[in-house]
Amino acid sequence: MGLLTIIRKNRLKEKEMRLLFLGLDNAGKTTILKKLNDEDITSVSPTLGFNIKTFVYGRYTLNIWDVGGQRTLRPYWRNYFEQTDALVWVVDSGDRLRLNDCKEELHSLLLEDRLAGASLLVFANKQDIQGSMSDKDIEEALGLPAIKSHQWNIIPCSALTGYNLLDGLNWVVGEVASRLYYNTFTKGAEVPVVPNESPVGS
Ligand SMILES: Nc1nc2c(ncn2[C@@H]2O[C@H](COP(=O)(O)OP(=O)(O)OP(=O)(O)O)[C@@H](O)[C@H]2O)c(=O)[nH]1
Ligand SMILES: [Mg+2]
Repeated sequence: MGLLTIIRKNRLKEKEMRLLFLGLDNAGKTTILKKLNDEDITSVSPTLGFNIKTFVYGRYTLNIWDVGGQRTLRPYWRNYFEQTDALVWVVDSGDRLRLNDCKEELHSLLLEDRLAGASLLVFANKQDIQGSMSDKDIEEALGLPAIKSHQWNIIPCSALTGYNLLDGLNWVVGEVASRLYYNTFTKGAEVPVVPNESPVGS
């Protein structure tokens, strides 16, 4: 049995997925994960390294990597690409000034070989802010319709209120499940999120 077969069999048994949360600093990556984990979101500070969270989501175990997005930290993003099943790109929908920066960073990630098979979810976060851009505006501004290399979706959400966070997770898990496990995942189903690990690393 070849090594790839063994790895694949192990993954099939464990039903694990690795999700990588990236985006510019202040986008709300850590807050989204804390909200999903039912943690206090009033005390979030910028991530200087990374956090890992493990969630049991339906029949799957999600290993989620949340990496700091400050400009000086972005060169380190490449250290986290290996074996990523889905990239979750988080956008601050109120941050019009940095949309171009946001687009360039995203598109350079999509050229990375090690992210070639990954599904892409864009979370248009901070929808609770008055005057924030809609998901349609962000879809256009980031040039998402031109992306042919990855399965993608954009979902408007708010880490503050929890709006659509589970919908986003549901889409991404469904995408990865159908690709990795040849399995359909009931979209919109009530699936409990059971956190079982604390953040580490920052
Ligand atoms: N109004 C509003 N504020 C939010 C929302 N999500 C996050 N924030 C705030 O945005 C700021 C940045 O949130 P973080 O979660 O630290 O952002 P991050 O993407 O992890 O940033 P880095 O770790 O620096 O990459 C914090 O003050 C959050 O309270 C949201 O949905 N709505
Ligand atoms: Mg953070």
